Amino acid sequence: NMRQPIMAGNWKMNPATEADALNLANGFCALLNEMADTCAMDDKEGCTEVVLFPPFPFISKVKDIVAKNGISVGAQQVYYEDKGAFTGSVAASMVKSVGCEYVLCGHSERRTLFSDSDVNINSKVKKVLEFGMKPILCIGETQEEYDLKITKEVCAMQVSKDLAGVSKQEMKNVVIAYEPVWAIGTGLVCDAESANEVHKYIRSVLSKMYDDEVAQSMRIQYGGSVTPDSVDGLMAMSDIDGCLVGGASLYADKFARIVNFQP
Ligand code: G2H
Repeated sequence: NMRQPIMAGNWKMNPATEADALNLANGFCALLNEMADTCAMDDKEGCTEVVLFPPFPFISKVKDIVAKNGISVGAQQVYYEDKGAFTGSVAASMVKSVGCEYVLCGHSERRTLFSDSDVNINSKVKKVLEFGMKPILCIGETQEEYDLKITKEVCAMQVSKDLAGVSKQEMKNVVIAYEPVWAIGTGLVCDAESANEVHKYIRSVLSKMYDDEVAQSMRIQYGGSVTPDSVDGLMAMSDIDGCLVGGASLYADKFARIVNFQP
């Protein structure tokens, strides 16, 4: 397939201090520079795109460190209003102005711990696009939904609600991350073949919502306990175009190996 691989590191609420965050970013870049075949440079033919999602206070300085390696940064979340009395919230314009290229929308932790609904997520996706950034829309079934065997229904519903009103043109800037909630941070990786089936199904939903061109060009990442041991098998799949990595992205060596997956 012609889709450029995209590997993202979602640091979540880690590490504890700015010093630790800059250390992690520096360590990661140093390892990439040592790796002969490293491909984390935009625009290089066949290259893997790499994005880091540090906590808000660290974004600017992490960007300063990683930009020279062709790595971009993003925000883990934004609010959908432009500005005003929304104590504790961060607007799309703000993260854009400090250099974010991507924003995670609808991560399962936002959905479950912070009550992000499909309606809110849809507003956030549209706001991110309005500000010229790229949403990574996270979808996926919970353990309960998995047990009920309604994975496809859940994903189809989330894709249609969360992308409602997003134009075909705008879809060029959207990435989807399929993250089965039961596999997040649990060490249980969804096996590559099953994940690939869901990715194919998501493409069929996009094909109905938009057309085949959108469905085939859309990059769909897998997320949920991805490690150096599981990445190669996942990336060998026809419809898995990258990974959204949490825990393992907090270790420079692990994430450098993931970025340099061996197809
Ligand atoms: C899923 C993933 C990154 P982890 O949330 O978003 O985290 O790799 O720790 O399961």
